[in-house]
Amino acid sequence: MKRLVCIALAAAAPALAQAQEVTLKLVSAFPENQFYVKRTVDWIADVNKDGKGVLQINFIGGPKAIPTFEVGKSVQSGVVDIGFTTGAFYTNVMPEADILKLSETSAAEQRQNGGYDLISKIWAEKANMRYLAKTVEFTPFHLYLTKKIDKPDLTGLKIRITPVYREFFQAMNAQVMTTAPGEVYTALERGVIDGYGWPIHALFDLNWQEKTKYRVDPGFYNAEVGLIMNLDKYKSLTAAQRDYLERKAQAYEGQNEFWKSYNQSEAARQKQAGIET
Ligand code: 173
Repeated sequence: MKRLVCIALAAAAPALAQAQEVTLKLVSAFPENQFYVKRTVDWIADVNKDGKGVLQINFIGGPKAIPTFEVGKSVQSGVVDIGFTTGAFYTNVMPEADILKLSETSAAEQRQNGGYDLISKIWAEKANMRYLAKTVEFTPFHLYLTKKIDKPDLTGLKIRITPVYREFFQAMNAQVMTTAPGEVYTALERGVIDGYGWPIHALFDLNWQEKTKYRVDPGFYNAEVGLIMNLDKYKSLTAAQRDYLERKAQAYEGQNEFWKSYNQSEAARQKQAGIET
């Protein structure tokens, strides 16, 4: 009898362990060949390595799986569990998402001073989301051009935007056109746009240096890219799963100092590629 019980327990053990492991689906609003996404794929590999029996993340893909401006809606509704995106890409879920570009304090400071708690509350109420981590910061945006300008006036220029840049560039008299990052190269190649807004880094990821002649300084705002999660799914996790996910997400956020030196090297690389400021 004792032996039978032992055998039955041994047989059930893997099933019990499995019940405690959850797999979350993650999509990226940025194209898969972007450095941001490669870093996130590395982070996922680390989560999966240490998270056996607890939590796993399945990377579904980039905008070919879910279009850039639909990722927020997919997270809100729970079609996917986690989105790797930026606030400007889901203003169609909550206009407030675009405020993160205005941060004058770091994510680390906001975890301490109540800022992060406020973000958590607003993201939960307005978008049914948990804001898990900020993975890009300390990064200004710039205006990049194919034509030279000699005064702060964009009259006659067609500029690619996202909600990040809309009010600013329109106030400078630009004609604006919203596109996902994945469509900028073709728009430049066809001469549909004369320039675009983009961070100081990552234009080489998408080969835009081939079509870019000028960068307008100074930079402005503070680029934010983050991991957002469906709130119902987040709440359905066990305490152990939630703690594990939070710990890994905050470790990713904790690497943000990296962007300071990376941005300097990216500016130097632009200069080498012949992009004039
Ligand atoms: O230009 C964009 O696509 C954009 O809004 C953005 C925001 C954060 C990081 C990179 C790009």
